[in-house]
Amino acid sequence: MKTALITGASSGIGRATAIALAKAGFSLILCGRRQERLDELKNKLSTLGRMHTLNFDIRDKEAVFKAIDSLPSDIKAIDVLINNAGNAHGLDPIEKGSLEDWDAMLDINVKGLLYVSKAILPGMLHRESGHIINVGSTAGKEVYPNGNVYCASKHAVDALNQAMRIDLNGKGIRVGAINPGMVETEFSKVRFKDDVERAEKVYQGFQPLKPEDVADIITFMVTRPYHVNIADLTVMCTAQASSTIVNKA
Ligand code: 8X3
Repeated sequence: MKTALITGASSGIGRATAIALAKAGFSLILCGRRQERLDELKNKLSTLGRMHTLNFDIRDKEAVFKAIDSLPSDIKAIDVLINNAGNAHGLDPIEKGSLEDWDAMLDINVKGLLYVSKAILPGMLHRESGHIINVGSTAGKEVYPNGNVYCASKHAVDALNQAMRIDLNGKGIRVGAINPGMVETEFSKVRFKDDVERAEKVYQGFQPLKPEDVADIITFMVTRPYHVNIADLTVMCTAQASSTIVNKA
């Protein structure tokens, strides 16, 4: 039975991926900051296999290494890492952006992904086996008005996905990215700081992706035979053509 570690597992794409991978027979390490949500998910999935939760803030490098170090021996060997944790904070022109928002996006989306990867790579390298899925975004492929720092953080994920694949080539570790477009999750609620009305408007008038749609594709990516590596995949809902072109009713 394979073990997958998922960051940001308490909601959205991370949670849906946990459910999909549990159904596909994976043991799971569910990581996040909201322990009650992780517990609820662990309980929901525990009949399907071994579930373990790790509660840490991905921005805190010591906490990241300590948490991964604390894994019990039966699930210490991580086969699949889903670098999913990430969010947008604010949607403002560059001159108006908040420093806290910028720090949060770069610390979580970029540095957090690096810390978790660094903590998990030694085991994968030792076993010469592993699979890393980086959850990027269409915002890592193009830049849109007021997306500035969020887009920069996701462009960094795109660069790191390529960099990891190059540096880990020949070492038994597959690296690939999925870059979703508009997915209806808590994403916009977080971006707009709980302005629910503004968040809901983002997904009105068309059918956005569901977290389950993305989870389904991630499950496909990590269940290919070893010689197949889906290196870079972009997925949008049918109504979306680019970050700024969405066919709304
Ligand atoms: C989410 C894509 O376009 O809503 O990463 O910023 S977008």
